Amino acid sequence: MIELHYVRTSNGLKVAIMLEEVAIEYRVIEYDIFAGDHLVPAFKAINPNHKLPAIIDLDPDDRLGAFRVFETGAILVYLAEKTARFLPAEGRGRMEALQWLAWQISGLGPMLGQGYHFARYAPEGQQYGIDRYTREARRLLAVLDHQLNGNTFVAGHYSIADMACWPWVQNIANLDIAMSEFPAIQRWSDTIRRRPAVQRAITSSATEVPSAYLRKRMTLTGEQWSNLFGEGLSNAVNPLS
Ligand SMILES: N[C@@H](CCC(=O)N[C@@H](CS)C(=O)NCC(=O)O)C(=O)O
Repeated sequence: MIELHYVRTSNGLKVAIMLEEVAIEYRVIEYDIFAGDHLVPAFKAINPNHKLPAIIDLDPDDRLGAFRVFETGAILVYLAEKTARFLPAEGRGRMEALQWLAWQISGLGPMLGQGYHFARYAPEGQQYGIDRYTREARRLLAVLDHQLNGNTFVAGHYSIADMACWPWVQNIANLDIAMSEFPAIQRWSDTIRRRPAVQRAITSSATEVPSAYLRKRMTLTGEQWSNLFGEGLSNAVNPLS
């Protein structure tokens, strides 16, 4: 049994898709990050970085007791190795998937994430941030489109690299980027969307990301802003004495 500490975002969805793909038993524990559910001291033991998602494997293969894993890249590798699915055990196929996974968690995710921050949360009128991250998003999407031109999946075979990239690519309209600008991404995205496991993850009442969560412009209360971007978040890591 896997405990999935979850938030309804692209990062959360990566792991929900993997859990559905490998058909492992899991239980969702949902967090409201606007309310600061992830900032409580108890969550530090699950993720010292106070971010979601994270998992706890209640039946780890080493039988040494419950084991927590944070960071989506590490979670996807952990689940792939636990189940021997969606990541070749060795060789070039493994490195192909790991390279694209690293590319997603260090590039595609953070750049799109910063773009969404400027487009949705920052005070209006900060066009520099929107332009900077939209330009980088377009560059990264062109890299992905090039890779998918001639490859059915990101690393050749369907893998955790696809599961990492796919949820992030679904929200690019927030940066006024149309998926139709990238034909190979569009074809790949449609192929993945049709997978039964992906359908289960995106429609399950426990894990679906409601479209309201993807609204282009968000207005936060002072407390919500603090929990996501301000003192609430930093105080969770360094509590004031
Ligand atoms: N690099 C991390 C990113 C995790 C992350 O940023 N999660 C967001 C939700 S998508 C979060 O927890 N935000 C709450 C906050 O920053 O306070 C991963 O891949 O797991």
